[in-house]
Amino acid sequence: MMIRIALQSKGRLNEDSLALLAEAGIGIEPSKRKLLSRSDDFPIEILYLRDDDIPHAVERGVADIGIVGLNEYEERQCGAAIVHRLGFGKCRLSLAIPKGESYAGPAYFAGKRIATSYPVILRKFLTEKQIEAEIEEIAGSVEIAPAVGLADAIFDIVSSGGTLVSNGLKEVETAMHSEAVLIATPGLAAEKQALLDQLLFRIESVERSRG
Ligand code: PRT
Ligand code: ZN
Repeated sequence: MMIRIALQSKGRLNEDSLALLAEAGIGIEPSKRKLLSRSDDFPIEILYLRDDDIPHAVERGVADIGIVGLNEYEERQCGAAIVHRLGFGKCRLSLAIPKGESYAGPAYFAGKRIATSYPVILRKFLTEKQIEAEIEEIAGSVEIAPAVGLADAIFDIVSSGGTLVSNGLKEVETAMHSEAVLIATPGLAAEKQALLDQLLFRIESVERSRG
């Protein structure tokens, strides 16, 4: 019996995810070209995927568990269960507008075009605020959308805020805070649940030792 975990194959969560497993005593050979690899230290198999694909893979049981940003989990309306917040990959999803604009509150966005890769989360935020705006879904380079006339504002991931500043934008509303989360297929078989419990126990001791 083995448990399969989906990790981001490259990108911002890859290194911290592997470092967490390593500190939990689960070493994995660094050959990332392999899509699937095994650990000699624990009955676990690592499936490397794009972060976008992780929520669905875990929901369907292609992987039993996975590590993904809460933002991706929410955007994909994922039916997997969140079993643990991991405390790395912290960021927020915010609305930003050209820095010269004056801003008095969310009503600013009424009738505006907002570019984002997170239409589901943005739609929910706008509905809660009772604002009607147009959502321009784009896959990348969201922060240049206002400068090139594709949108009036953006809704995107922010961590330091440096990217906004260098694109002449300012952050005006935060819709959600995100961090990496450990997710699991609902209704795991008992043996797999036992392995997940062991893994969680190890992760929690790593967290205690990190302080
Ligand atoms: O290839 P794949 O599809 O797997 O990766 P990806 O390119 O879609 O995602 P990736 O690796 O960029 O991010 C993975 C996850 O890391 C995100 O889903 C978030 O949960 C988390 N995360 C944490 C971030 C950031 N911090 C972050 N700063 N994701 C993206 N950014 C971007 C931000 O949008 C900005 O463009 O990094 C840039 C720098 O941000 P500032 O504010 O520090 O300038
Ligand atoms: Zn992605």
